[in-house]
Amino acid sequence: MSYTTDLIKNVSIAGHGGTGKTTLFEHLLFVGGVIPKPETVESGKTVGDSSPEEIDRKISIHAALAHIERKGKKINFFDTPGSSDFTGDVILTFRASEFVLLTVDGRAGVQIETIKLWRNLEGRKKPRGVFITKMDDERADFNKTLADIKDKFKATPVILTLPMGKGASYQGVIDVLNEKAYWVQGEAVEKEGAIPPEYQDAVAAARERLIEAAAEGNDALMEHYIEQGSLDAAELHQGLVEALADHKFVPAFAGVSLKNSGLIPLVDFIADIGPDPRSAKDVSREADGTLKELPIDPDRPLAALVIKTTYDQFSGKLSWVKVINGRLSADSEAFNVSENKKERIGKLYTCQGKKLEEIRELYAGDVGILSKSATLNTNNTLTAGNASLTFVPLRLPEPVHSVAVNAVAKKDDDKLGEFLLRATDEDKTFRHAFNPETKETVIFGMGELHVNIILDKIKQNQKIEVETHIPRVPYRETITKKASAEYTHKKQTGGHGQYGKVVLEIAPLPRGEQYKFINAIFGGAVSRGYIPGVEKGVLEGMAAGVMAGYPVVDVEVKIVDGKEHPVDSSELAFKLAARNAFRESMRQAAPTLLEPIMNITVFVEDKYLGDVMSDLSGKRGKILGQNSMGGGIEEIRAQVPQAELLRYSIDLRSITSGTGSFNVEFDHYSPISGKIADEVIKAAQSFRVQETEE
Ligand SMILES: Nc1nc2c(ncn2[C@@H]2O[C@H](COP(=O)(O)OP(=O)(O)OP(=O)(O)O)[C@@H](O)[C@H]2O)c(=O)[nH]1
Ligand SMILES: [Mg+2]
Repeated sequence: MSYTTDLIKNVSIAGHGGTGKTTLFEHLLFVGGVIPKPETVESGKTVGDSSPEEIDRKISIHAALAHIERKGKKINFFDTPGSSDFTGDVILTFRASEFVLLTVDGRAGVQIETIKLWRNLEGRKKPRGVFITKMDDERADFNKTLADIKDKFKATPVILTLPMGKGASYQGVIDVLNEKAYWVQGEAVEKEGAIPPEYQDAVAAARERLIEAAAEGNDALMEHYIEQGSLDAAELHQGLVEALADHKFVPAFAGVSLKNSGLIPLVDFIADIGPDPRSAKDVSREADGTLKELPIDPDRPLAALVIKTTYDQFSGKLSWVKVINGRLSADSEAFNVSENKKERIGKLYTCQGKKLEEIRELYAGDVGILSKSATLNTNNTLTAGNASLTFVPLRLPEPVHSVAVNAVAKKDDDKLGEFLLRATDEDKTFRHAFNPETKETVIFGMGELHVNIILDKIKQNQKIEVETHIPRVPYRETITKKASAEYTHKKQTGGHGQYGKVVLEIAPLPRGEQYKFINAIFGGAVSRGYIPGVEKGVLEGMAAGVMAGYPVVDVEVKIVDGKEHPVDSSELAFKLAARNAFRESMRQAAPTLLEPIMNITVFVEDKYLGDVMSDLSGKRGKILGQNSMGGGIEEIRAQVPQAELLRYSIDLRSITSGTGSFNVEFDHYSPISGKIADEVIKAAQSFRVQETEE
């Protein structure tokens, strides 16, 4: 069934790993009548964690989508992964949702991934709430968790549901807005009842806060509130809608998903107060290149965005689309602006996890799935054909963990290549690249777990046997002083001979200037026609330096003299002479190795600050600065050699118990000497020996 824009709500459930997102999602689907019985994450049968890799590891890895109907509204829920290795899928659901519900473990308080997600949501000005989970645990503490939220988010949570008891004596929640209690009913759906007298004061106080929050909705309401000291039901409703859409307060819920508790007041709130897609905008780039905010509007011509691509064993390629403008209809024709191609829309679906349900139409604001699309890729824009806008691609964090991989059998090379291509379409935080210099295929993921999951798929699903190793560092060589050398290439025994003499002068260039070639021949000792041959020879010499065979950079090469033979000289002879002259001069020019230095930014909880800093120093790193990000998170900026960072995601994980994260990018090349250089030279010799053996 299709829902019109005013009847749609999109909610992303996100938060630190293990806080109970998938369990909440599962029980919401149960309470919403979508599934007959909720399953546990441990059983491997939940709607949210349905892929083999999720069932195997008992954690979420991919975003899942399902919906319930409540009060005539279609509520799309996204279950998202908690591990920072899979943030890409969380962020794409943020874009597709008008409301984000952050789960906070009632025992542990706000954890680091949730703080990072909060910061991302701040940037998007996205309305958000919190759901405090696991209130049935003795260690859970509602008030302490609220205080932690206040402290770490610098925002005031407004209580929408108040838990009745905790641990073994947990009984249910009170819906502060609608003034009802909801009692746990064993495995059944919670039951509505009167508020017990002992909670009445607490509810009255919470309700007062709620009315204050509603009064912030607009100026007229605030005036009214100041005059009358209260708001009526309609004003309260309107005020909450407006204040939430503007992210003026953070609704706080509590519950026990496993007991279906706290869920009805939650979905009622979303249905009644949750942001309407029409209050949200997406960002598009117009034909003239300007960026524009495009409101979600069913009355404009079709514009939709592909937010995700998955490949299903039975249904093949599935493109997840969020309709921003107009309607998307099954069996119609649209235009893929990003690829500049017509796209035939065949079947259209909504989904309940992996289960697809065919529909005729998706209205603006809704999220659905297109199957077997011929042209659509993630981030593509689909329009009615005459609109020339494209949506701005989602900004995702850069992958930081890399592994070199190659198929053991040559015949699997193509299959591996195809798989990697598809994997990058499914997952925009995964990359792969062939490095012609080191002759390796390197895959990049957000962390070791992310990369290992891809490797498992290669081995188990694709049945490709692969070898992996730490990627080689792209070292460079350069010179540190001027030198000159001459070389004569001469073969004049019998037949057509070869002759060319080249005298070169070389000098260091500033870092980053790469290469400069100067023809400084006076008096025609070498004819002009041979100079291109000389330059080719120099470039060949520079392609593999004399120290360890790495490319040579930042050198000025001048040909100052030479000699030619009227019959035996040729371009080839000059090329060979120049290559050897270059190598000879480089040996005289105090050559040195250069290593890539990376800029790294690390985010850690303050208790790990010292350990992380001393680890970076131990990695030959230079700390550039440090500052506090709030919420107990510290940012450290440093420069560290790439060679020391190849396994940094693993090291950081172990130092910070999995809570730290980092970004890294290339900055510059810097000379190395002594023992470190000796080791690079030795390693280069050994891999060159291997290469010749192959
Ligand atoms: N006691 C109790 N345990 C819960 C509750 N909700 C979830 N859990 C348990 O917490 C564990 C983690 O739950 P998940 O639903 O997988 O958490 P998640 O946030 O989806 O985890 P990731 O997807 O890995 O980030 C499971 O063992 C759940 O059974 C709750 O309300 N009470
Ligand atoms: Mg999960």
